[in-house]
Amino acid sequence: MKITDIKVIITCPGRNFVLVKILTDEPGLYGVGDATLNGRELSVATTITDHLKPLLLGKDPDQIEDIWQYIYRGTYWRGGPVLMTALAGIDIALWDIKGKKAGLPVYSLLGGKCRHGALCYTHSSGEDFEAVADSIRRNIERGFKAVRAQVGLKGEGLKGNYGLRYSHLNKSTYPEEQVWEPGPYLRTIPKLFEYLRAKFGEDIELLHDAHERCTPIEAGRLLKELEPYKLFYLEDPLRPEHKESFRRIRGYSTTPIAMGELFTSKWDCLTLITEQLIDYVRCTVTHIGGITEAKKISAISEAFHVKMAFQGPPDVSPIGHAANVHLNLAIPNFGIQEWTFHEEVVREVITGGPIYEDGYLSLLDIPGIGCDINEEAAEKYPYKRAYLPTCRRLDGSVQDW
Ligand code: GCO
Ligand code: MG
Repeated sequence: MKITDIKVIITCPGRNFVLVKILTDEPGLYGVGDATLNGRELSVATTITDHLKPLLLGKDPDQIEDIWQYIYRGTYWRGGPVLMTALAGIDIALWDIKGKKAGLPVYSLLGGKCRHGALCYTHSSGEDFEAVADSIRRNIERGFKAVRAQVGLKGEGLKGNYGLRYSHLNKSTYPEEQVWEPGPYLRTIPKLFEYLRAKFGEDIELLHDAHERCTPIEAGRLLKELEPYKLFYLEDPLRPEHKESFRRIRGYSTTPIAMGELFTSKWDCLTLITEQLIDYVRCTVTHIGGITEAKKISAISEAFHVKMAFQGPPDVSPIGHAANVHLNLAIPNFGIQEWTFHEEVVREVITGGPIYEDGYLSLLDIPGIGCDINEEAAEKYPYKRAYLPTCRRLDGSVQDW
């Protein structure tokens, strides 16, 4: 078998996605992958079309590990979100081809199901505590057993826009700008969870995303003050550059720690895993080189009692979400899956993907990744330049978003 063509489809059904389609010399046999990198879509597309495609034409798509090593090590320049997202898109499409050829779903190739569904959580964000509670109530009604709670920060000079849905397709030249301060944040979040526990009791799992904003001492305080409210985990407390700081924050509290949506390979999280400094690896399958790398990180983590909680935001396409769930069903150390519903228009372009039911995600028993791309529909929604918001402190200085 040979790779005969690699197509990159950039489409914006409500938000931008970069999709990969690898064609083979076997009639009708192709694979689809997700190579979306929010706000950097065109860089990934160029990497695939101009740099990787010429290297892969004529190669055997069955040799996934060799292709992975060839792109990662063989081309000398390695790592970083752009290259690893490009590699992920190709890797997922190759697993799709392997599954279709074998007549087996990808989870079966990964060792087979060890659970019938993946426990998932969704987002409950609101301008104030009542709005967050209303959203949680609605999500409980939809069957969710776990939710991530975020609240806007108001007062103390803040406009209340942090933590809320942003408009990534805003019309201005520059990305939307938000304002954030550590003091109000650290004072508000423990109160939010005190309020939510008083309202909902302990039957619902609650999570919170600190979005890489805290310093070690701030993270330590947050983990400690959140301890009475028994979070499922606190996500991304520190910036990804400061891995050694996890040694400092670990001892403060028994609040479980998840980390990793800015990681781009196993080497980024190795120390955190082997020193048991985190409880959940929260990397993004579509940004760390795909299923091949995610399966290895899961295996390393299993040996150290660390579980997996792959990122699943709306900027991951249904193909990326499907890759998450294939892994979730097959790995022994699955923790939880982030899940967000795409707008209906996305289904016009990408079919298939995980099925949500009563708080769990599952997949149909069909060969490959289980998704397809409607290229005609994709053309109806051309790429629109869009960025994530940025963030500043009240004094005007740059803050991590
Ligand atoms: C999450 C995230 C997202 C990211 C987004 C960046 O936990 O789902 O933090 O909201 O900010 O995926 O592209
Ligand atoms: Mg996050």
